[in-house]
Amino acid sequence: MTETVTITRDGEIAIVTIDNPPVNALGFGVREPLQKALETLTGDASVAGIVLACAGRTFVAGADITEFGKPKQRPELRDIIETLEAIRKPTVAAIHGAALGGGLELALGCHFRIADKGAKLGLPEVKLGLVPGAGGTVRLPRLVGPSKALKMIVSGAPVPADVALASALVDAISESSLLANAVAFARDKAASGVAAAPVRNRGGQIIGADLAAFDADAAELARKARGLEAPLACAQSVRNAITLPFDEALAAERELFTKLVSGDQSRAQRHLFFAEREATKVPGVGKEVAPREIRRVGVIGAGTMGGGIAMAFVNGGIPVTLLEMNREALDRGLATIEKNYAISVSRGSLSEDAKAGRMALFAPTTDYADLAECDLVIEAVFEDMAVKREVFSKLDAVAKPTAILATNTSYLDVNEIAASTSRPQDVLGLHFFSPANVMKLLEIVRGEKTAPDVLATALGVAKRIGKVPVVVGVCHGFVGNRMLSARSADAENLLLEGASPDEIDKVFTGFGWPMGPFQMYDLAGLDIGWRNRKARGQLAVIADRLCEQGRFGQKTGKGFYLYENGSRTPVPDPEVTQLIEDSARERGVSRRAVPAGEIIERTLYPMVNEGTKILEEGIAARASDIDIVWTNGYGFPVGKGGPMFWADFEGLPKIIERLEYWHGGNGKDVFRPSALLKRIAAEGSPLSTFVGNG
Ligand code: 3H9
Repeated sequence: MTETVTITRDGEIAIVTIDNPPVNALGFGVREPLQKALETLTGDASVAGIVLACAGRTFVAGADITEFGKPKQRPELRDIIETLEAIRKPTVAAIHGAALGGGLELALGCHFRIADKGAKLGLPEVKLGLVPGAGGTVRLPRLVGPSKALKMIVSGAPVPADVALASALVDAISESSLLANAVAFARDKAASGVAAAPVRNRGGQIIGADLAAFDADAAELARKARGLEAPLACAQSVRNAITLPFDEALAAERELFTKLVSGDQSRAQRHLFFAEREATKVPGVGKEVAPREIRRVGVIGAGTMGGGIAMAFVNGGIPVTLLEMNREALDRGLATIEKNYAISVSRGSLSEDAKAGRMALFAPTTDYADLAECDLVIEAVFEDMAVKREVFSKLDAVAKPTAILATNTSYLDVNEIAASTSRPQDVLGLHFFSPANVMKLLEIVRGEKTAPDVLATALGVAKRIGKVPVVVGVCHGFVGNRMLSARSADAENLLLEGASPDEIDKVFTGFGWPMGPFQMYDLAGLDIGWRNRKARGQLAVIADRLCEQGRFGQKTGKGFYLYENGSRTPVPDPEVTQLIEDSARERGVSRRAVPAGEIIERTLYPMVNEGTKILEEGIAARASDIDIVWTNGYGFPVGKGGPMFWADFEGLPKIIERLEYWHGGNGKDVFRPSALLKRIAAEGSPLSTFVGNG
């Protein structure tokens, strides 16, 4: 076994190298030898300066998350940083790849930081439901100022090296030979004879900080936290760095970290961290499967969905051939894309040059023959099997032999679409979520003939464009929309029995969802569901009546709610209340107050149940995949870890008991507990760690 920490020498400069693949996480196996190395070097008079560097693909990516919740082993990271800060000789962190969380905190314990030009630096603990726990919230503001520190810590988003340099987080950028430059830097500092100040002693940025402005920013962030504790704790901790002496602020940060790390929200968010990585490990698609090369993507359809998909690829630097039926539709689609980029420019998140660069990556066309040069083509046309089959047979005729052909269908049978080509092994579903250039989730739908290298390619390209992929099987609505149907199955009855759309939506937002089901219907447009129901001979009493009155949601200014003067704020509408009351009377349904707990039982419990049926059928490989679908595609609150994780928390026996109760009352299939749910509950094992045997 190679040693995790080694010391080498370049003359009077010592280089301490951490080597703990894959991401140099600071587990006990690193902390112990690192502490020893630093203690040795402190007392070694022949050492004039120290460089702290990492082997492999990155600097330290943080504490070892797998150790959280287990008994602490000393030295802790804060002990190491304390040792580092007490060293009188210049210490320099040489950062390549990413310095994240405890990794950046370690670097903040050094006197100086040099970053490779491609490096990223950040404190992403908030995404794990935590505050940084080794001084990050107390030291970072001393370097970059409270306002920037607050933004970095509450968002958890890392900054690139140039931004880090501009904000004095790093002292220099290395264009090449990071280690040599770091050694030269340390040598210079040692030779200067000027004692370097540890970050704890640098007060310039926080003395006289504008606390009122800080509090205003923090209040704005608190508003967006939607029930999550960590963002608020992060803001509090940065505030402490301004108002309390260094050591007190450090102790307060520690207290917050300790409280959060043992809390339910952090447990949920850590579950999601590992779930996201598990989801990329797909049965039958091992590392030995070589993906195909994707240099150009074709998108058929430049409507809302197609345009968003095309932007997602272009944003990831992949050129797109965008096809529409005629010039007008194409121009309309491109104009919308350009307008979206213009909004980013006006918000300052994109430069004019970058916008021009992105627009230049689009090759618009109305000719299928132009798709011949594409390595992957995604169809995003009207949701109708006959239309899709026609598109795929045309595509089959022009696409190159190695091309991958994908459908963005939300519901239709991918196997049937694949069968309309001569190459079903090259066909799969790539189900994006609207707006496709923003939403992270990508359901990769594996057809019964889809080849492993096609799946490997889809997983790889998803990562390139910053999506979170989950591989799912073929069924109506796949994982997400199928469970969404289960969530909605009893919603109209709740309305008829006495709950208003607003009451139901408030239960959802109180749970942590960004919006409730009725706000969501209004946003998506009620006409889509209406059309689908008509095609399938289904009925939705209230939604159908709203549609008959031309109330299609936000786009018509009226749906389940009223949207006055183009506003997006839903206002409860007495006309809708009347319509619901009339419908209830006609059906002889007596109305009553519906408690919040019942709303949860009749919406979220069937959804969990449907998830277990999806697992039974092998449509999803693991319960945690379902959690990734729901937290990334539908706004299930991350602090509750996704529906399967939440179900464990809620208690499976209770869920089964209530499902059976409601099933007894209404006989709806979505309430009949699945055999798998019953089995897992009987075994007393958790649902969220369930893995199928596919
Ligand atoms: C923290 O630091 C708290 C401190 O403030 C206070 C302490 C007292 N630990 O993502 P990848 C695994 S909290 C353990 O696929 P990439 C990961 O599970 C931490 N394991 O690679 C995966 O395992 P597997 C703050 C970790 O190249 C493998 O490494 N830091 C950790 O796409 C490869 O990961 C963070 O939150 C970890 N810290 O992305 C950063 N990190 O192969 C978390 C990764 O078995 N990490 N693993 O599935 C990341 O954001 C990404 O891993 C990174 C690389 C960007 C570094």
